[in-house]
Amino acid sequence: MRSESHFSPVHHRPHAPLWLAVAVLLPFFALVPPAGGQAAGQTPGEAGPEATRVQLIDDFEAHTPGTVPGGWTYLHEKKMVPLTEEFMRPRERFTVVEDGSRQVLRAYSHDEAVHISLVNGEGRLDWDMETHPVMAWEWNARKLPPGAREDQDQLNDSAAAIYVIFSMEGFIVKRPKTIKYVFSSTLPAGTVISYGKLKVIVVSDGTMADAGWIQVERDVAEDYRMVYGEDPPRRPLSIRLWSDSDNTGSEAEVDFDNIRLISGSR
Ligand SMILES: [Ca+2]
Ligand SMILES: [Ca+2]
Repeated sequence: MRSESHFSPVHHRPHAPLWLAVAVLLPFFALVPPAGGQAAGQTPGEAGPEATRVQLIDDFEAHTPGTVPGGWTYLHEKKMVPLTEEFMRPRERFTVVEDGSRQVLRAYSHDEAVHISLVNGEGRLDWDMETHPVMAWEWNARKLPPGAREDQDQLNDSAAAIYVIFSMEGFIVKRPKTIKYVFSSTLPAGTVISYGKLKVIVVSDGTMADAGWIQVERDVAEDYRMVYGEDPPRRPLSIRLWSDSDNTGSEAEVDFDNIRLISGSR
């Protein structure tokens, strides 16, 4: 699928020129490259008394390697349908793979764009941002699309992204209010870009490409306040994992693991 339909059917390319906001150092949670590229297999707080503090979305351990992850969905002809192999192609796919002693989710695109989703309240995702404002995950860049940058239409590729879609807004044409967290090839971590209702936040960048597994924690509620200047809705609509390389006509490959929600201090 070409990423022209980024948010098909409701998202269109911005009419207004995008602006590159101040490259602020995002407050509170920043990305934390694990010491010595470690952190693999380590998922602090997922067991025992921490279980309610951490809500696991997916660690990909229960899926069969070589297949798509069960329980995820795919946006097909404007509808969310169960993700099956029929939606994946050799040049655009998500696959559960083994990585040493653990299983991870590999996103791969070659001159294409690919995505999978979870709808809040269905299956794996039950997200109340009031109790769990923080989303955390690990990702490992294997191939970043060379020269890609999220602030230029003709180079707008992200080896990997996680979208949080909060609400549909607008009178005639409804568009999703969305934060897109990206692993950027060239823009530095901390960069924030606005495409109208779509806000792009760079959380990992090409300088970290050799770091191996990177742990990311984002206070999504705080990010929402930063980019929209208001309080977030309590329950986001969905999340989406993404990879694209169609503008640069190159290849992108990033592994994901341990996607989870973490409670706030309250
Ligand atoms: Ca795993
Ligand atoms: Ca693209």
